[in-house]
Amino acid sequence: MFPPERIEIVTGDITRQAVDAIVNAANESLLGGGGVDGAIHRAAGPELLAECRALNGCPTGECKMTRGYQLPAKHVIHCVGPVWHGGERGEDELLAGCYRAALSLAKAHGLKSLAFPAISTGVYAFPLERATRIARDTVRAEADESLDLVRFVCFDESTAETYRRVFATLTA
Ligand code: AR6
Repeated sequence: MFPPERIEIVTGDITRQAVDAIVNAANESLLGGGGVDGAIHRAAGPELLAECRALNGCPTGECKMTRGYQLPAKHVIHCVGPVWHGGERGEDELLAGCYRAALSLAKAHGLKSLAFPAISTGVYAFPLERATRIARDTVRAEADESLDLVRFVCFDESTAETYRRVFATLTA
């Protein structure tokens, strides 16, 4: 299991995180959008969109990596989370797949520090507590010990409170 002391929960803006890679909550086009995706593209500058255009999109539950350009982060891992349709359309497994794929890319590229937003919990309407348990369980089970830091960046304090509560116990 990934050591809990290497997991951080902070309130803030993911575009300000100086880590090896920040994770984006993108859509299948990988061509930008609102929310955290829009913020990342604005902060990284137009070269990010140019690199994304060459990726030809990404299926839901998977991810692709680019450089970070004007961001303090070296790379961006663009994950495509599921749209919430009530929970009977494989949403849990697709969301877990995003975290698993991002962790696997990080390991493959020798990255030491990663920052995740609360994927799918904004416009895509995935229930926050359920999504947080999936983030917790996938990172604890699958983050490689070569990673020094997994930071969860919550955009507001109430999201951070949910994260702290869910991460406080293994099985809750
Ligand atoms: N830093 C950290 N978290 C943020 C930031 C930020 N700068 N901005 C927003 N959040 P969302 P989704 C939080 O809607 O649900 C886009 O249009 C936000 O408060 O960004 O996966 C894409 O192009 C929420 O907790 O992503 C897709 O079309 C979380 O990030 C679609 O939205 C995710 O909210 C993806 O929807």
